[in-house]
Parts: sequence; C-alpha cells; structure tokens
Amino acid sequence: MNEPITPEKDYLTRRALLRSGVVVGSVAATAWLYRQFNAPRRAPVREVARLTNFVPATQQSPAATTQGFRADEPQTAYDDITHYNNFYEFSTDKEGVAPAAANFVARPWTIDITGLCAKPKQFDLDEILSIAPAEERIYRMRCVEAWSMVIPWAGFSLSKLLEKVEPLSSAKYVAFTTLLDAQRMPNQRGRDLDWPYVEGLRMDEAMHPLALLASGIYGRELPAQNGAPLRLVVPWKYGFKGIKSIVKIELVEKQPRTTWNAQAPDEYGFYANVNPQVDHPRWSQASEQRIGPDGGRRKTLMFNGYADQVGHLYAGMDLRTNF
Ligand SMILES: Nc1nc2c(c(=O)[nH]1)N[C@H]1C(S)=C(S)[C@@H](COP(=O)(O)O)O[C@H]1N2
Ligand SMILES: [Mo]
Repeated sequence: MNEPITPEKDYLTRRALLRSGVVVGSVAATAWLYRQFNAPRRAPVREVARLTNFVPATQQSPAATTQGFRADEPQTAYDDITHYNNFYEFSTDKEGVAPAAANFVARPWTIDITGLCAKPKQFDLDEILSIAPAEERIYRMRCVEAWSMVIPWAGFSLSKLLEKVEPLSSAKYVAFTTLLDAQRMPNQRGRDLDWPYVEGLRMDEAMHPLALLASGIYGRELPAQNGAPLRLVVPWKYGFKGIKSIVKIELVEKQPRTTWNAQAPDEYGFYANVNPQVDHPRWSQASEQRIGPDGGRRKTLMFNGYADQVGHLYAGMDLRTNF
C-alpha cells in the first residue's frame, strides 16, 4: 500500500478491470478482450474442507440482519475472494498470493494468549474451533485502497475466545501477531513490511460482537491466501486491520504498535475506521469499486455501513485526528 506499490493506479488488475467492465471499446481493446477471454482460467484453489459445525445464515434469526451479521447484498464470487488478495507474506501482487500460498499447510497450529489476563494459555487450533459453532457472517469488506467485496465469512465473535482467558481490568488493548516463518511464507525473506505483521484493537472494539474470529468462507475452511487457519475480520474498519494467520494475542495496557501505522503513520491510522470524509493523503475515500463483473462504483459508507452498531464506541472522539 505504500511506495513503490501504487494502489490507486494498480488496485484493479487487468483481469479485475475486465470483470468490472471498465474496458473502453476500440479495435485494440477488442483484440485484448479476445485474448483475455481465451486465456487459461485461474488455477483453482487447493481444495479446502467443509466446516463441520457450520451454521448457514439462512438458519439464523432474522435479527442477524439488523445486528449487522448479515449484509443483504450480492456476495462476491468465491473465485474473486480467493484470487484477489492482500497478504504480503506471500506476495505483493494480489493475483500472485493464491499461487504463492498454494503449499501452505496451517496445521498443526497454536495460538498463544498472554498478557493482562487471569488465565493465559496456549490454545491448540481444534480447541479454539470447538468454542462455538462457525456462524455464517456476511460482511462488507472495504480495503483502504478503495475496493470492496461482500464476503460470507464463517466464525464466531472474538469476544468468545478472549473471555476464556479472563482479561484483567488493566487490559485496555488487544495486540495480534501473524506467524513469522520465512520457510512457509516466502516473501518474509524480503523487506516489503517489517515482519511479523502486527495489528491491534482497543478492548471495547475487540469485545464488540461484530469483531469476528474467522475460520472459513462460503462454509469451507479458510484457504491459505485468506489467512488460514484463523484471522480477524473487523467489518467497520479498513481491511488491513483484519490480520491473517494469527499465532499470538496479547492483552496490553498501552496502544500497541501496528504494522501499517508504523510503516506510514500519516497514511494509515491505528483506528482505521472506514470514513468517506477522511481521505487518504494520496486518494479519495469517498467512493469504492466493488470487485466483480457487476460490482460498479458506489459511495463509501461511514463505518462501512455499520454506524448503527459501532458508532457509540467513538462518541466524542475527533475522527479526523483519530483516523
Ligand atoms: N498478515 C497479514 N494480514 C493481512 C494482510 C497482510 O499483508 N498480512 N493484508 C491486509 C489487507 S491490506 C487486507 S485488504 C486484507 C485482505 O484480506 P483478503 O485477502 O482475505 O481479502 O487482509 C489484511 N490482513
Ligand atoms: Mo487492504
């Protein structure tokens, strides 16, 4: 997202441009279109298992919609969700992430939960997955680069995991860390970011029911490129807050260092709440490109459309300074 990667210019790759119909009619464009349509299809993703304790949105209460758990909008195609990725540990090329992550195996896996809590513990993946059923949660996802998707995640509220370790009242923030293993995440050999990737939330944000610990997409396990085996999804914030492949969660007193904020503090805030009124220094945040053939350009909504659910968390805060 920082130099030399220029998202404003590159956020739609040629294939995404084609799908979104932003192609101008001309002889050259026609020839190019012909080549694109006859190009081999994307490599299929490595098959991932169906989630065993999955609860589809259709089996949930109607209240799920008003609570924000179920966006009533066309869902982005699985093929786009799994081939148009930001996951710099594998590649800085969005369509290069899936092939680079194809051999990543997310088992065995543990998550350490430490810091200001009564019962710190190292959890095995299966132990975490058994805490609660994997509920389908259909969220809008808005990347800071001004593109968006609608993704049917599966998982449960992060609060359910945090409650297990009994946070102390002195815990004001939650800090998350991605796996550091250059053998398995090859682009960690380079210096595109300061590894490992780290993110953080204020305690009340982390405890909000919409903050999701995601283990799946479309009723199946998370593919590696989407953050297997467990990642964070915070639908009212820019996508970079949704840290992938988490190995450590720490309860802390002070606001933790976070990767993109440390990389470019005037471009990526700690809060990173979606806000159409606060532009990125290099591009507008007023609108976004929905990925997919019928995606189109649309206005960006305050808190990504979740203001009714989360607005109160920021009452009295200056959202220009705390961007
Ligand atoms: N560890 C890690 N987590 C990450 C990233 C990353 O590069 N590394 N990219 C972030 C960004 S910028 C976005 S938009 C989302 C993309 O998630 P997706 O590829 O599943 O759509 O993941 C976020 N989480
Ligand atoms: Mo992003």
